[in-house]
Amino acid sequence: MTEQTRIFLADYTPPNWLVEQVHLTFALSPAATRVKSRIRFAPNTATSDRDFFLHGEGPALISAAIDGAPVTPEMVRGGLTCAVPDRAFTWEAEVEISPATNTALEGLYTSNGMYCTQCEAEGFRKITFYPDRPDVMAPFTVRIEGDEKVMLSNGNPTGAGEGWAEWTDPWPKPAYLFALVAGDLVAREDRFTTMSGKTVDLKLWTRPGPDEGKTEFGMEALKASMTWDEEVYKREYDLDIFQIVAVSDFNMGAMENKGLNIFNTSAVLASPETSTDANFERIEAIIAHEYFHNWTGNRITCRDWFQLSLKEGLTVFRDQQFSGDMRSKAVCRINDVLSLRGRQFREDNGPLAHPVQPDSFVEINNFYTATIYEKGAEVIRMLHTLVGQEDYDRALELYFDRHDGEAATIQDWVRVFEDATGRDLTQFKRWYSQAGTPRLSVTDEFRDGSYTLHFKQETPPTPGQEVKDPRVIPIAMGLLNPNGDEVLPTTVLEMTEAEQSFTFDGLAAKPVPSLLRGFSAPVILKRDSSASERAFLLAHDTDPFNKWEAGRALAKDVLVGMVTHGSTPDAAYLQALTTMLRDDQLDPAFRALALRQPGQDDIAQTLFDAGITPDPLAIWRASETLAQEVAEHLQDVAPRLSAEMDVTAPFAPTAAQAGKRALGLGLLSLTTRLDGGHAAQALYDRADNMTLKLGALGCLLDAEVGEEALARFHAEFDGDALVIDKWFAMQVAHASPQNAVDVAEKLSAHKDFNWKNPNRFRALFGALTMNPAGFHTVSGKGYELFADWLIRLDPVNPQIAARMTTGFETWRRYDADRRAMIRGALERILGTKGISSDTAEMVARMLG
Ligand code: B3K
Ligand code: ZN
Repeated sequence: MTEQTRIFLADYTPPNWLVEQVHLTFALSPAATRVKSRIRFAPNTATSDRDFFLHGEGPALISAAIDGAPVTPEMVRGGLTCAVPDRAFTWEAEVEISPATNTALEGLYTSNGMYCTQCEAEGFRKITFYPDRPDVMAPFTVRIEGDEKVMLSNGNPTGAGEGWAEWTDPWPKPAYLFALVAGDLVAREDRFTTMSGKTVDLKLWTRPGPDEGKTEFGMEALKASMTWDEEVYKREYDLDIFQIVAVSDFNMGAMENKGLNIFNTSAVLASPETSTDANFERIEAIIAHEYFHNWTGNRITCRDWFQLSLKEGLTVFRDQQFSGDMRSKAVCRINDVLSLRGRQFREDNGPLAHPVQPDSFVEINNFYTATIYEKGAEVIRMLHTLVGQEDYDRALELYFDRHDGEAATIQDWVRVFEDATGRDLTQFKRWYSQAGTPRLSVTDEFRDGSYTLHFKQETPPTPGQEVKDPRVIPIAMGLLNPNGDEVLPTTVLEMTEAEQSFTFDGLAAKPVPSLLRGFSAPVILKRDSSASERAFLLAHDTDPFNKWEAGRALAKDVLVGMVTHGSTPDAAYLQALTTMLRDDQLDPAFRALALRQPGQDDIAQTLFDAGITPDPLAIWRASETLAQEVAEHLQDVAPRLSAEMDVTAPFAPTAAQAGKRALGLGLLSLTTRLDGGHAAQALYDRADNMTLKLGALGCLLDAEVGEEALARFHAEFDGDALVIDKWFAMQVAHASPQNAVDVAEKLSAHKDFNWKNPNRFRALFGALTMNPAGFHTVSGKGYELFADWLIRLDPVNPQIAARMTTGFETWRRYDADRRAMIRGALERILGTKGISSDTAEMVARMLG
């Protein structure tokens, strides 16, 4: 294990030297790329310290000079130092790097023969020596020399000739936003006219071949994002050209490099034959997210990496708003909360819990988490709820005016809201500094026409934070009378104390409360409520989120009862579900979500919170039994309803069509339990789009009659990496608890298992860790297999290995035998000679 250096927020000091201008020249060669840098440094007048340090990890220094005179810098850990003059000067250096052997996919690397970069967070230091910190911002000019057909960098093209191309980015930026791409590429081209009438060239680059046919949707999503940001946030694009490049080997979804976004192929390429509705929706959101970063992240960047949520939380909030406007607000909100609970709550309630603004880290790449992104977005949503749309708009305008061109802090962000609205947000800031998910318990009483709600908030301790102070919790709520009419429309209560009550007068009868509408705060609401009250809200609530939530809570209670007492599914639930499904006033997408059972991981956490050790197999059995009961109960309704969900128009990835397909497939999975896969086979045979094809395949695998379809699927899509990823994932996701590990192991020996490709590795092992009954199989062989592969991946790609260790993050929930086995697996990883500091940090935090 490499020595761990912990970085603290409290230790921040401004840079000694600022950069006025950067010139880079790349002479490309797979194993020996030469990088020349010419950098104009000026003393930072905000400090008096003039020590000179440049980050650098990997580049071999060939020569260095200051103002033209050769110098010999001293190589130190993580970079170099050098004696420099006490005034502005020009630094020149030449280094050599080897993109072809860079398997970590950070810095400059090759993927399928093309050059590309990933610099966030600290990858630029793998390219050359530089002050690789986000508060050093500079304009870049980049010359690329090579025999590649296409050679791109940030900004506008400012020259090209035989064997070279030059790009100039006039906007000062931190090095993490640097990008370079070169290779045999082709573009889909388009144009966009901005609100002030400027024309912007748009190019979406792929490798020549089948990928070329998958760029239309991405381009449309880009234009929609540009329009939306102008209309909603008044933000205009600021260069002559905006480019996106699709790359097969990429550690994450995409990267917002200035003017030159780099995307994982999975996050940009789409076609009806190869992509599901969910893929289309995700692509639209990621394109928007990266585009929106141009203002929230690039024009205004982060002072240091402790401020990461400043750009990520805000940009996620913006992409969520965008998706809600493009599609169905209610359905998008439910999906966002499902993801928040599935990923962020899981993190916040385990050993990896950390605040939205962490106060220390070892490896910043380990902090691109659901907490920074999704909880960060929830915090901004709460601000929005508290101040209202108008004040939010005023605050954002002030934010852009005040901080454009700066590297800002979360403190600056909150101050903008204070200044724009006159509110004191001191207490609100606890959402940034305190980790953990608050539990919000509520009881009520009704007397003489007065209805009182008593709330109590409590946050369990998280690593390093024993005691929590009360937070500001916006509780959006409404009241319904016993007939189901709304007697109090949505009102926001502002809770600030540990315990607080709110009274509503003048009511004729005891109302039914609808609390935390739209999921107005990222908390766990605890309220003893009867099945009939939940069924009542499922039927009558005017807030679509809470309507869904009522159904989900009902299903959760049923499942928990089945696991703990072996009870049979409650008739009230089955009845309420049937009524809801039949209600054709309801969006099919909403009905599809309401039909979906709470996830097995969610049930495990709920049991654990209630002091019960979850047994993954028992949870799986209960889920199966419930699904079987639902299937039988709905057998008369399902065929007619399925027929209504048929889409006769040609495939379009719209919310309306996608909703119908989702409900149709939800029903098909029930039917499969009764007909052994007959209907699924028929659908598989006639499906002309990936959504239906993959849905049908999942049903066939569930019914254990999918062998033939699987073989056909592979033959049909052989060579299409993104579809073959699905082929891997489906088999593991749909394997029975007894078989999942064996299936995964067998697949890991398949000729197509290119484990160095992050998408492929995640497809297989992500699916395994998300099949809880399979992964946690009592023999422990799931843990062994997974640990073996993490150990194998770590030296090749530490970022992905570290990230994937989160498959183990819930380990403390389980019984002593499973805990001992997982601890053993984690200790084995940590004890591996040469384990990366990325993975070591994650495992050490999990072991606690
Ligand atoms: N900012 C990048 C993520 C970089 C991750 C570095 N390990 C993508 C995004 O959030 O838009
Ligand atoms: Zn982002």
